[in-house]
Amino acid sequence: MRKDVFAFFTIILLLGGTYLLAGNGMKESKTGDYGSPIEGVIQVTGLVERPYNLTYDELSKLPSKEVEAALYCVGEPGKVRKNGTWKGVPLKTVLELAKPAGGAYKVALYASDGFTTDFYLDTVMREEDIIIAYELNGEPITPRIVAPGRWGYKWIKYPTKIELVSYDFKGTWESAGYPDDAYITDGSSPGR
Ligand SMILES: Nc1nc2c(c(=O)[nH]1)N[C@H]1C(S)=C(S)[C@@H](COP(=O)(O)O)O[C@H]1N2
Ligand SMILES: [Mo]
Repeated sequence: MRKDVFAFFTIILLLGGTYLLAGNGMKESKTGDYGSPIEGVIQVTGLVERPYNLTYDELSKLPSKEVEAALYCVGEPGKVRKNGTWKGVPLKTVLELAKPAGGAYKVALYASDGFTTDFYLDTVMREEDIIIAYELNGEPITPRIVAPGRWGYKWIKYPTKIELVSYDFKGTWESAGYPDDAYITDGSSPGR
């Protein structure tokens, strides 16, 4: 091969390699509306026949549905914090894939910041509007529970573990005395 042709291809390869490396290095990691990464994994475990791990990416490939719901915090009951169309996977679907075992009574949910909440298993199996949402109004968000008609403390963000348990597990706010059903009955805070 002629020297100048060899030099030409060497330069092309070097430039191409540099471009690819720089491109990957500069690629922004996906972030959700909390500025926290959209990447993550949920461990589905406890009283199930088939424990498994579900990445946030895999979540968006499961059969989904859209629900309209507004988020209210007991700390500021009159104010809508977030509102619109949430797209996600029914918590029921995620649990069914793990095959709940006999004796499973409650669903304990854990987040990466230590926050926890809970649902009764029969509630989740009955109410398919309780979803793990990964989009709000068409925009990607870090996955969170959307529980229409219930106070914000049920709407756990960035869940990392979903555990089926046989006992009356209570989450962060529920164990502090806030109602376990968390139904928003009127505009006022339930207190504790
Ligand atoms: N992981 C995690 N999820 C959480 C909380 C939290 O502290 N950590 N707070 C809950 C409460 S009390 C409310 S009112 C809503 C607030 O949601 P927002 O931050 O999207 O407004 O998130 C809920 N989910
Ligand atoms: Mo809240």
